[in-house]
Amino acid sequence: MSKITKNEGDTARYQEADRRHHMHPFTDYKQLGQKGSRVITRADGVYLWDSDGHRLLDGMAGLWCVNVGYGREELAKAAYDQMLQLPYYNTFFQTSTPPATDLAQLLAEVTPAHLNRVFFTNSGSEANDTVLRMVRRYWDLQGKPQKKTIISRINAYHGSTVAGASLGGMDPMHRQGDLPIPGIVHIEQPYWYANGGELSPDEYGVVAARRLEEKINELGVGQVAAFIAEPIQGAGGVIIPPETYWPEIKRICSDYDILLVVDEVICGFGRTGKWFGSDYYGLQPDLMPIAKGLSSGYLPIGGVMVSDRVAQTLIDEGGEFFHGFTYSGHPAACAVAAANIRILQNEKLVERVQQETGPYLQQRWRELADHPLVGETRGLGFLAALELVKDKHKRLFFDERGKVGTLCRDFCFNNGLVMRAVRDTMIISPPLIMTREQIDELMVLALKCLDLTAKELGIA
Ligand code: PXG
Repeated sequence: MSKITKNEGDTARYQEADRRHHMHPFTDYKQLGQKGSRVITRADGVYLWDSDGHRLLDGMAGLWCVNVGYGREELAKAAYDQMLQLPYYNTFFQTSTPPATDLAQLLAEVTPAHLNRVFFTNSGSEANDTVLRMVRRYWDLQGKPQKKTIISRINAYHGSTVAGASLGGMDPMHRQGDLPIPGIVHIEQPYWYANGGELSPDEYGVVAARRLEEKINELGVGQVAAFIAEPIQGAGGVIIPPETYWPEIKRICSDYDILLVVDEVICGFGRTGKWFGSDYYGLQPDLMPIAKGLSSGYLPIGGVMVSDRVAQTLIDEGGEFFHGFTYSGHPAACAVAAANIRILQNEKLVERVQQETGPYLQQRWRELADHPLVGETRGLGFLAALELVKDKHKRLFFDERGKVGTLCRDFCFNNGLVMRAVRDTMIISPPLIMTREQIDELMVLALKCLDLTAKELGIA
């Protein structure tokens, strides 16, 4: 367990260097320069410490990724040993390495049965860039090159590269850099609380799924290559689809012969209480991007699980696939990912989330529904969200979306809890090792911060 504290106390120095030299992702630079960044110096289990020595309960598992928790010596050792043995070799041009091969085999075992091959990347974004190229290559090889368009959803997050951000459905991202690129279109997301109106969730689930069918018919079925979606939208606000949604989507993909791409970057590796969101919803993805929980964030690694159907075409008909990254199948990252999967298996963390701690978290989380600010509580496994609203009875959002969420998030940070705000939706995605006692602690902090937010707004 890491107890290194030597960085604490150097906050001003880090903030100054950061301001001068570091351009952060998804950050308003002027604002950060005025405020100064929060510097995280160490972590253990489900806790983080900042450079002033404050402890934070990490309700977000880093960025939805540290599934096995911080401070795992086995993972550090796996990287250390591998770096001494073979720190780098590539997997291009018909070479391989033991860690890449072993991890590929392990992934074939833990993912759904028809997914038996992986293409390695270094991130979820690269995985989705790979998806775009594989989908189009597949239809080319099938003799249907006009099947090019990929249908995605509003508020989806599929990464930050040009293809990733285009596949994603985030307007503010599209406005920066003339995205999406051609051949990517977006339909409504199954967000009952915001869009369902008077329909029941089940009625609305079918309506939202049929947006896909409508879009296919509008574009012409001969033009449509694939539909891509997260099982549960993460960065879009933990949007849990009504039970009727996925069965209808499955029907449509099959009726119109379009590939189903299920982005498991967040839902994968136990987050829903199943190994994959696809297991939870009974999906059979043709391609399945993975990252984050694959290595619990200890080293960067991602990949695309490729179904037998797609793989066979690429193998039999494809010749060379001109795609790959210097670090595809990086030995140290693969060794760490394999050790991480072994931890999930040996400690039965997925089963624990499904049977014990997940239901407990969800039960406690539902208690927040009584709070005057909370319009809806929802969640599954170790994912949960709260809708903060102006009027919970009328299902009315705040006029200036995002302000109250940011206020609440800042109260959380300042009171020892990392909880993320998406607009005015508060979100948690804790490490899968979180215990009942730590869930209780999270609840106390969350409630306190909701109260502070309500007080600041003059409510209750
Ligand atoms: N797909 C999904 C579903 C994701 O959530 C990516 C792809 C891209 O992965 P990389 O490894 O390229 O970041 C993601 C990433 C947030 C937040 O604020 C979410 C992500 C990344 C950063 C911030 O919620 N998700």
